[in-house]
Amino acid sequence: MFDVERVREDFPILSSEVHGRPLVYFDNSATSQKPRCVIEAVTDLYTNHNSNIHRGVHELSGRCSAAYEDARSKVRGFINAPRDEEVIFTRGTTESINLVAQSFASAYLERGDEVIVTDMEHHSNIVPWQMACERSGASLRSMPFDDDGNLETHLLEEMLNPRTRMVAVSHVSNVLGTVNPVKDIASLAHEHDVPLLVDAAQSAPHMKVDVQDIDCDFLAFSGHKVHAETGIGVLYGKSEWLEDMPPYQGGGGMVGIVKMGGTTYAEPPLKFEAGTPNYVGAVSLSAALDYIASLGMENVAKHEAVLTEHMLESLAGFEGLTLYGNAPLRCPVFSFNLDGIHHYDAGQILDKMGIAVRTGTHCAEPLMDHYGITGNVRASLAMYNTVEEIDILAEGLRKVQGLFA
Ligand code: 7TS
Repeated sequence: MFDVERVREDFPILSSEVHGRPLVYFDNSATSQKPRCVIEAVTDLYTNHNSNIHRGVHELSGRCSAAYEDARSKVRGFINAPRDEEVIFTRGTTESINLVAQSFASAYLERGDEVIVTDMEHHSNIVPWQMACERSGASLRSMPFDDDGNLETHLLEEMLNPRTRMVAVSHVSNVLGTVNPVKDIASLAHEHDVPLLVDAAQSAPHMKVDVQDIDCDFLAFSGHKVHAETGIGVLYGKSEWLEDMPPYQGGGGMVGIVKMGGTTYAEPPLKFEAGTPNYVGAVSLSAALDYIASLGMENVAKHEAVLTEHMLESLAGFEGLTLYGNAPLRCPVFSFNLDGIHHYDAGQILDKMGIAVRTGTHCAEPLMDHYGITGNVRASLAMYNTVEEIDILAEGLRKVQGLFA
């Protein structure tokens, strides 16, 4: 059984107050809060074990190296990757996508080639591809979505052609909450021998993500959105690609033999992990994944489905509220506007009531263009949120409407 009150006790920040009110934290898509076990894992590492990894003969370095590689195995299990070597640690989703966009592009992208993204991407899955296209002379194409927030996947068939080199799609939209049919997209792309990159930044915290089931070629997510530290993230890549792709950055740890006349590279994943890795972040991610496993992702998803239903019912009761996104399969991310009230004003007033929401474009300007808006208010929930907090938001929104009436 999933006992949300017990789960909340694991997250120290959730019992704090903001502006004299109990914190209602609804900005989880930006970053999620950390359970005590993650905070303690980091403290324990610095208190008892700290040393740089992979290069020391001494005890502490050995312990930290082992902890780092354990974390890699844990991530492999979390996303069901076939091999540890297919898991690369990065700074986060953004760096993971930049790694692929730069390394893949320098090996395979040429003038006249095409990369396909979607109109609902976070800027992290647009701009790196724009940069790669600019450098190579390739062009970027984008799959549209309908007003309910469903990708127009039927158009992908026509968009894929012999010049397509990559399809890059978010698993879950950070604005609409839509769960995209990445498995279908993978099989369609593969029929054309095109690889698929999945941006799992917003799915990894909410659902089982299985790279073998999706059959994606690459997958990226961020530690800080799955209750680990900031500055640690993951890139999964199929071995066949990682072995072929050139390194992303050069430096220590990613080499075989270095001579002034030339250098050989380490095998993946180390080939893509130049410099001192964020081994503390990796240990925090390991602790966070253990924590999620202890709750059971299915139980988290069930609890969040109850929250989603309650939030949708609650928002439907508002006159003058436009909800963006109405996909049949969704995560607990809700963005909306109130008639005649700027999203920023609404967000500021809610903040005074202790309710943390995000306002603006959420780094998804093409998505905003689809709806012809400059931004909106977003409430993004996590496993520790409650039905009561949704009611507090509804009460807050009524007050906002009252103030502007
Ligand atoms: N992709 C998606 C779908 C995201 O939602 C985000 C961050 C990123 C990539 C980038 O992740 P990062 O960890 O590398 O920064 N999304 C958000 C958000 O919605 N509000 O703040 C950050």
